[in-house]
Amino acid sequence: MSDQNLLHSKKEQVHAFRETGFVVVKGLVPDTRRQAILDVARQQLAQAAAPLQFEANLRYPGAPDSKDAPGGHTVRRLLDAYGRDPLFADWATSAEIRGWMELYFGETAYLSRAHHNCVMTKHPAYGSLTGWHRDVRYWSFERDDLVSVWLALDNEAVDNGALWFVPESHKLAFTSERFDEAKFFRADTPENTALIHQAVSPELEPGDVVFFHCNMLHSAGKNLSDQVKFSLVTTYRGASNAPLPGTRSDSKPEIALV
Ligand SMILES: O=C(O)CCC(=O)C(=O)O
Repeated sequence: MSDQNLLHSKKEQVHAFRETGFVVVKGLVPDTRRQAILDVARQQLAQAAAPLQFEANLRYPGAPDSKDAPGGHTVRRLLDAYGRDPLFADWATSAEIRGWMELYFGETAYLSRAHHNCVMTKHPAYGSLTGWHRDVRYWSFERDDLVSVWLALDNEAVDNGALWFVPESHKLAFTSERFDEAKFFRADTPENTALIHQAVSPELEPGDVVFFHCNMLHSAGKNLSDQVKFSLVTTYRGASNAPLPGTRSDSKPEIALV
């Protein structure tokens, strides 16, 4: 593919992203790179290499009640992907990602180390489902305009807990009562369920990447397969959209993509 074609297709991707709130880029990561990242992730999961987040920490539906309960040490996230291994950091700051983010933000992009920045590990047993939410619910920046990048290291489909998105929901304004006390989008009111019924779950092959907006309504099911599912997830903001001082979003040094 020539550079001109690459740019053209990135432009189309960014256009689709602006309209829909997410875009899937098929086969963005070549198999050798994807396999190397997956091998490190598997190894670090087997070693329970810190820092980790456990299902029992979050207690979403399907998760163990405590670290002492059966399955209590089921890992949900290998945290701080950027600091874990150069393979993760290289992908997170790669030319592909930098070019995409510059096109979208129109300025230098920064990788947040406070949000996502992890390998999600969804286990068949004790892996929980994630209710409808917007990622930005607990994030604090000058504007709600960040992009997350979800790299599928395996196949992702409905039966192993793939993501669901409500197309164009990033453009909608919601009043606070449409969310519960934990800021999940309630699934028990007619107006919310009408929206949820519009959701789609794009099937991902290894090496596919989903770019999705921080205001996108999304959820994910349980993993009903017999294999752990691995995905590498990172989040970016534009230079002019700084984290608010003193918040969690501002708690870790960010990485400029230059
Ligand atoms: O894999 C999942 O359960 C969904 C994760 C997710 O939506 C999130 O961490 O924001």
